[in-house]
Amino acid sequence: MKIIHCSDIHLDSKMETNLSPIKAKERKQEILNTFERMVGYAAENDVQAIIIAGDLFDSTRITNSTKSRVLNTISKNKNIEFLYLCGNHDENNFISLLEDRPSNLCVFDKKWTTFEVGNVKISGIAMDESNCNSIYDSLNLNADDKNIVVLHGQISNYNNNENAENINLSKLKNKNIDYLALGHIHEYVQDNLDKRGIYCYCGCLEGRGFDECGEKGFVLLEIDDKSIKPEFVSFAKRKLVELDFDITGFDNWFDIEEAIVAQSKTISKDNLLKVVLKGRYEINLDKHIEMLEQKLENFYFAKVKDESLLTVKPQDVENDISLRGEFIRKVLQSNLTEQEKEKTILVGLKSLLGEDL
Ligand SMILES: [Mn+2]
Repeated sequence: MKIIHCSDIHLDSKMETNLSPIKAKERKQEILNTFERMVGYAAENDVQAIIIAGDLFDSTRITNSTKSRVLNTISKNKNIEFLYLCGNHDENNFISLLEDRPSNLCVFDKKWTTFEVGNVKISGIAMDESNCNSIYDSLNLNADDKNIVVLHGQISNYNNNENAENINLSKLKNKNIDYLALGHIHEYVQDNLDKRGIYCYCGCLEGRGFDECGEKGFVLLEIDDKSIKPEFVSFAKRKLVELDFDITGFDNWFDIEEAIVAQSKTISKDNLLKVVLKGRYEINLDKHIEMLEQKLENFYFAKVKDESLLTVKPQDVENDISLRGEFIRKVLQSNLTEQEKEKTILVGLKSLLGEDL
C-alpha cells in the first residue's frame, strides 16, 4: 500500500519578492498546478491516502478560485483519502467555511484523531496553546498497530520548551510511532526517532524564495506487513538554485562574466537562479552587475547578489599619512557594516583617483 506525505504547499502565496506581477501570478498558478499534479500522480500510482501535514494555504485569506480548485481535486479523487492537518499559517479557515465537505476529506482536530487506512493507523492533532503541553501524555498507540503520527511544528529536544509551534521529540520516543509525518520545515529531513520509528519533514512542494533552494517534492510511503519505507520524490516544476562564484584573483570583469555564464549552462533554464559573488577583488576591477544579469535573462528568473569585498588590508593603510590613508582609517573605524565599509571605501578611493563613479 502507498501513502503520500506532503506539507507546506502554501497555496495563494503572493510570490512577489523576486518576480514581476505577471510571473508572480504565473508562479502562483504553478504551485496549485503542482498540487493537482501530485494528486494525479497519487491516482495513477494507487496511492490510498495523502497526508497534508499543515500549511496547505499560505494564509487565512484563501481566494475562491483556489478553494474551489482544491475542493474539486479532492472530490474528483474519491479513491484517495485526504488527511488534512491545519498548520500555523492556514488556521482552520478552509475547513470551517466549507458548506459541503467532501467525504474523502478527513480533518485532524485539536484532540488526537485517528484514521485507519489499510493496515495503518494515522493519528494527528492540530496543536495550539491549549493542548501543546498535553499532547504527549494523551497519545496512546497500540504496539501491535502500524502507526503514523502527523504533527505540524518545529522539533526541539529541549524539555519544558512547549509552545504551540514546538514539538518535543524526546517525548514522542517509545510511543510506538513507526513514522512521524511532520510539516513546518520547508526542507526534506529524515532521521531516526527511536529504535522503532523515524521522523520526517517532507518539505514544501515548490520552492518559493531563495531560502527554499534545491529539490522539493513529497514523500511516498511504501507500506507492507513489516515496514513503512519512505522515499523522497522530487516533484517541483521549477527549482531555485544559488550559484556561489568566487571572484578572487580575477582582474577582468569579462572573464568573470564568461566563467559564470559557462557554469550556469549546467542549470536548467526553467529554474530561478541567484548568482552570489564572493571573495575579494582589487580596486581596479570594474563590475557590471546589470550586464551580467542581462546575460542570464534566458533563465525563468535570475539575479546577481554581490557579496565580494574590496581588498583593503588595514595594515596597508596604517602608516599611510595621505588623505587616502586618513579616509580609509576613518571608514574602517566607523560603525558601518563590512559591506557598507567596502562600498564607501570603493567610492571614496575612486573619487580620489578622479575616476567616474
Ligand atoms: Mn509552512
